[in-house]
Amino acid sequence: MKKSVRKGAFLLVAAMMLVLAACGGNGGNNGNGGNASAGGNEPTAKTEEASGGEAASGKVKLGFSQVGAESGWRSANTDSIKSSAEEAGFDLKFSDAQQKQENQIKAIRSFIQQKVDVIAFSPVVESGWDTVLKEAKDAGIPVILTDRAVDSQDTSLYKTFIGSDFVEEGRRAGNWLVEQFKGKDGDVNIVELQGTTGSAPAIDRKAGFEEAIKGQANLKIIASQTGDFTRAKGKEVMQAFLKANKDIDVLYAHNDDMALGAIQAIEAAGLKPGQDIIIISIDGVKDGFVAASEGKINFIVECNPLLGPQLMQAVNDVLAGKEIPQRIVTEEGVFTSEDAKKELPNRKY
Ligand code: GYE
Repeated sequence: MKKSVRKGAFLLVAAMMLVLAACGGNGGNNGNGGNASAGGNEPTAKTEEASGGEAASGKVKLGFSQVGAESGWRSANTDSIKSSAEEAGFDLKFSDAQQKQENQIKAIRSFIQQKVDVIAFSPVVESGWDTVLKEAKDAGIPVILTDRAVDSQDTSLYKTFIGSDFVEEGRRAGNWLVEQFKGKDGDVNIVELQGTTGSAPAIDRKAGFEEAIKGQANLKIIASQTGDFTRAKGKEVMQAFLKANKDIDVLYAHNDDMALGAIQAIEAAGLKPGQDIIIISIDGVKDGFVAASEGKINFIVECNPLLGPQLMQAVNDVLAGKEIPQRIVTEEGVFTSEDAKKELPNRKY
């Protein structure tokens, strides 16, 4: 991209806005981790043992298989699930799959054996769930998906999917970029840090972004690779991008953690994040907000991780025999940089 184009773009991005595509409607959970007990005997997955012998107490037993602890978003999501389960008075059996599908499948099978009342999980990848979901159905245990979707054709395998519209998040990121370069000539070289390969947010955030920029021939994705939603991988892949490409104008990262890792690589290369390279990311966790308020991230599409209260509500509804919608899309909003500055001191995650 020609320097003049970059300058123009920078002036525009200097008036930074944060889009908060809030995917978690209501938040407001506080307190800390709930009671938890073992889910699965997976050799590598971290499981939490029962505390206080509550399993026999007649409480609702909820088995929850979490993706892992790969990002700030995930930690906030875990806290939300645990504290909401505690508030709801549930016996939560929490299992951390450490980003491995086989660990999640083992945990679900263990929940079935333990005869939990409801199984909820956030599937690390979209495909390959039919067999285990059928096992849960045959055992008469309702399943609720949170955060990430599965691609099973048989939607009777789960009661509902509670989570955000990841395609829309990608579109919001792309639309903002299109706005910045409206009426400008010259190629804009974009590099993309994708989330975990095969995961719903990686697939959908890529698709939404590509859809938004496709009418603009000068906006070019010159490199795209997974950074597995982690800081370490984001840094490593950005280093490789910088080595291989002389003229990177924009980084689109599928989450804040990868953007934060990439920022380290950009600074180490003697470049200014947010100026020499425009940075767009998704999530809106506290560290992302800090980087944005320092001008290192130019635009954040927020994805709210506080899904616990909605999940507990859905568990109660399902157990009460109420009809619940097959898809619960969480709300999205738009905020200016002024809103973001105000939000920073209150940011809980
Ligand atoms: O954006 C990322 C996390 O599934 C929405 O997973 C979630 C994503 C989130 O690791 O930070």
